[in-house]
Amino acid sequence: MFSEKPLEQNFHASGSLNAGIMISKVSQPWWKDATIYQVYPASFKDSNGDGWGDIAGLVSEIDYLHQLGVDVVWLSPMFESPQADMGYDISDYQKVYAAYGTVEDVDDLIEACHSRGMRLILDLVVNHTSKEHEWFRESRSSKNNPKRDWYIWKPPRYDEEGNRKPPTNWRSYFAGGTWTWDETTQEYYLHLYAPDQPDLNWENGACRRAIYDNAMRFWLDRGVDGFRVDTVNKYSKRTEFVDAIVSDPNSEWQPAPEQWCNGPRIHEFLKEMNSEVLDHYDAVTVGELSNTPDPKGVLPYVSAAEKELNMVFQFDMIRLGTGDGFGSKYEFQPWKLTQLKTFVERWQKFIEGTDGWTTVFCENHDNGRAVSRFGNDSAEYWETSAKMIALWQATLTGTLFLYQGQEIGMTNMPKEWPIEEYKDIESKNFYREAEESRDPKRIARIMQGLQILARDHSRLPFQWDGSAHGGFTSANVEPWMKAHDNYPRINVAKQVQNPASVLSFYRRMLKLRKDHADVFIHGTFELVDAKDEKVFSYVKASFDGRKRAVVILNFTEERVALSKTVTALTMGYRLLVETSTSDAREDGLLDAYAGRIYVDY
Ligand code: TEU
Repeated sequence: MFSEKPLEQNFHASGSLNAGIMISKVSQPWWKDATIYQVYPASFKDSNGDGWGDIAGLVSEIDYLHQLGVDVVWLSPMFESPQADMGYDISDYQKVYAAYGTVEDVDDLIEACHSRGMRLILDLVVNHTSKEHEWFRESRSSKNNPKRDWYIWKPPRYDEEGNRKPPTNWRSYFAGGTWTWDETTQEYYLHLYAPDQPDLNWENGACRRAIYDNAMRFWLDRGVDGFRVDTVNKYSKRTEFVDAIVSDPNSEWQPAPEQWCNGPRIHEFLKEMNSEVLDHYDAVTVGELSNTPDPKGVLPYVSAAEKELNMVFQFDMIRLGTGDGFGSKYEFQPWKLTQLKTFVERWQKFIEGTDGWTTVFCENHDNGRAVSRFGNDSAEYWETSAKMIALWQATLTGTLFLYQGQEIGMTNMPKEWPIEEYKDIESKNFYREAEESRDPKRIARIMQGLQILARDHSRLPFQWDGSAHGGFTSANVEPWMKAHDNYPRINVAKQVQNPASVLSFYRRMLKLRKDHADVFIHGTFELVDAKDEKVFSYVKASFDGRKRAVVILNFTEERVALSKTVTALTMGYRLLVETSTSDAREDGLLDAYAGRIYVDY
């Protein structure tokens, strides 16, 4: 049962009341209040009719983002790359992949952002390079090459029959093992992702300095405002290189995050990255922090005093529905609203009373669409659930990240689309692994999982209008991924002038979030009705406790009655926003997938 007392006590006990007063007196760093919008360059806007999005296309739509209320554009990798993993395999940090444009186009993009008071951040992908990067070509050329030690090379093991075996039994992210044999030098190299993505050896100081110079200073000096830091907690590996415990007896390969995640020198490396590079610029960093479920493990990364990262993406919530472990990622597990609440609560509250900061997001290029996963993309509920998600995200504490298309309620790809429409290396490898098992049930399970969770869903072309390919590219061109069948119904042109559209609602919510920043962006979070499996309700309050908002979100297809707790809590409060226009409120009800905010001020 919710009461006001624990909330008040919590402020004092944690010391956050004082911290709150202090914080409100000193100026906040710009990135806390920022709304950051992720652009996936291949799929945003094609300006030259080659079926791939490009930087010039993004520049042409900067006003669209500006009018939406975006402060910062995060551009996913646009660097030179063989595209084994859509640019997360970089072969030259200082060149731009030709289909995306040139370094000068990035200069134009910086100018387009800065001239509107916006900022630009890039993806920093420095756990690994492409195997085509000059550093790796040199490293693999001979054991005596000066760059040999820039990657992680190990000799083979041999079993009793004398068969060659990799150094460990670790499973890689994209199925298969983490080691690939190199004929020339007769050793294995490590890759946590695809064999095309060899891991850099951060133990080597010259390698680290080359990363700082090549991948960071080069772009910061051109005016880039920071980085989304890819796979940030995997730079430091344990150096014993021992087998992982067998948790999947049916596989040769075992998950081993304890061997290569949050390793012994990770905090040292991040502090060095700050003192050598980031401290010299007004740059923001948001790190991608997987495999770290305990807030105690996350805090050191985001505590201001530690000078490591400004904030991180913690993945508990976005991983809802994925199978446990690595091999079963695409074995869909139905989840409960109470699990979602637990995750949201944990990652909202973990910074209270600390000098750390958090993020708010429910989509990115590695996951299915939020409206299809957390809402309902059927014709009946698509619009209301997309708005409910907007309301949810806009009222949470932390820096808010939106993914392209979220603001118009883009959905997962149609379930009928065959496996051939899935282009992602991870989808393809998991499907192939299932096929190799020759187990029809497993194949069906993986396909069903991909239909909900695949990274492909978010990579479909952006839906600008009702013309061919949703206006993403020229009519006579085949885009690199097929446009969704629903683009005539869901697109920007249809929504931009309509005040009742999902897009207009997002615009309104982003503004409202800033107008009530002390409550929504910086406030405390208190869960209400923790056990309720239908309605997600919470109280946001300003740090001084003077302003309170009650947010209620219906995550079901049913019209529900408000609980006694919520009814009591909102007594005398003013309705600030509601997604649904029916008369449900007068009867103490909340429509399917509807949301509301009440405030006491
Ligand atoms: O992802 C890192 C990562 O480990 C996961 O979060 C990712 O979602 C993947 O699906 C794991 O199963 C980052 C990028 O976001 C991703 O697109 C890249 O493929 C990956 O790094 C490798 O660079």
